[in-house]
Amino acid sequence: MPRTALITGITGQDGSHLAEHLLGLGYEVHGTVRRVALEQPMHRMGRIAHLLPRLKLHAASLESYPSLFRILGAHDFDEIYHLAAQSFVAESFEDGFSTMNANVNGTHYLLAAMRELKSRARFYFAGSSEMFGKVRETPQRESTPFHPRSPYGISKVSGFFLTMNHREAYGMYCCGGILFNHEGPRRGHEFVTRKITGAAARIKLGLAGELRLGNLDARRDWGHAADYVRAMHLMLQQDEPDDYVVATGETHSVREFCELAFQEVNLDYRDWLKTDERYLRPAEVDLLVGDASKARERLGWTPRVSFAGLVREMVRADLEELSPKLDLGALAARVGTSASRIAEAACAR
Ligand code: NAP
Ligand code: F7E
Repeated sequence: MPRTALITGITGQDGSHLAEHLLGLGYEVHGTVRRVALEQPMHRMGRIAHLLPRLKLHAASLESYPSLFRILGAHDFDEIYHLAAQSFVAESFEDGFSTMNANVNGTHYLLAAMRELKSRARFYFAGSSEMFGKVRETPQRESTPFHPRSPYGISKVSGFFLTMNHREAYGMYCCGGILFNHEGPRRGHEFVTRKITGAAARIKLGLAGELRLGNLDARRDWGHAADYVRAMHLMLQQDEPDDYVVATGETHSVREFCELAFQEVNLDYRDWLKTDERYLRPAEVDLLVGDASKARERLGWTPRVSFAGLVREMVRADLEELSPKLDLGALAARVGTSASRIAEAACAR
């Protein structure tokens, strides 16, 4: 019998990577999707389109306890990865109530349903470095106190403590991941890394003339999502449930990310970048850098993709994605190469 896993938020960046990883390990993978995703599969399920025949999807929303209860009641999962959330920090300032409702109540509903149904599943909660916010020490580790700076950060602190409380109060196998920023070609376009790599590619291809950003001095510990989902899985394979920081240990500014991304297409970011107050946040998280020693020692986890490798992969993927607009796809087919080769050649120019 294959092991079974449920992923909430399977249509998101991490959900799609985790589904791929678990399928590769022989799991039967289930996922929750919002009803609207079932109605518009091409639009809402782009990241998992290639996996659809191998997945078992269920309609559910974080706002609906019955929708979650029904799925957990109908299946005996070995592992549950709770990734679904309103994950965009800037949006949480615009609509803190929706963020709190989905992220806090959604997590509470899932844990309460597991408890009510006496589920034996191991539970993973997607906590975040945003919980450290105005950091009390550097680098940040599991013992660093939390000081969140946004409704999103606050919602993740609540979810993290709900997870810990279910472990301590009811003996449930619940783990909290404290994951630092992780990115890749499947990142949402609203996040700064994808916004930058998409703009670098569009500008290179003559499809855009500028990039507008907010705070260029913010520093983040950016890793690759494919690396980070391996850590989620490893957490649930340990004898005892626990909480872990997952990070690369390197920090870079938004400005450095721009510099590298534009270098990849042989452009100088300073010629194209405009700062725009609209993208500043009411309260900023200035510096994040994680100490993942515990994950390294206990889980044997280390990241494989470097910062430069991440930026390069994202820029090239964006060039390739945008290339059909220039008929590069058709050109590639005609000359018997791939669009990525042509994009690569464009980078080298
Ligand atoms: P993402 O790409 O924004 O994906 C979020 C997922 O949650 C999507 O599948 C989305 O569904 C689903 N979702 C949102 N609101 C929902 C609701 N009300 N009901 C049901 N589903 C809902 O996020 P991600 O980058 O993959 O991150 C995964 C998790 O890790 C999130 O909890 C995030 O907060 C956390 N995290 C992310 C990072 C990072 O750097 N990526 C770091 C630390 C923690 P739709 O497709 O229908 O919108
Ligand atoms: O911002 C600055 C912005 O939106 C990064 C989520 O996955 O990681 C992510 O949260 C930095 C911030 O990610 C723009 O002010 C400047 O300092 O890409 P971001 P985030 O807020 O770090 C954590 C770990 C999560 O848990 C979250 O779910 O970049 N920045 N100019 C900008 N950011 C955006 N989005 N857009 C700009 O124009």
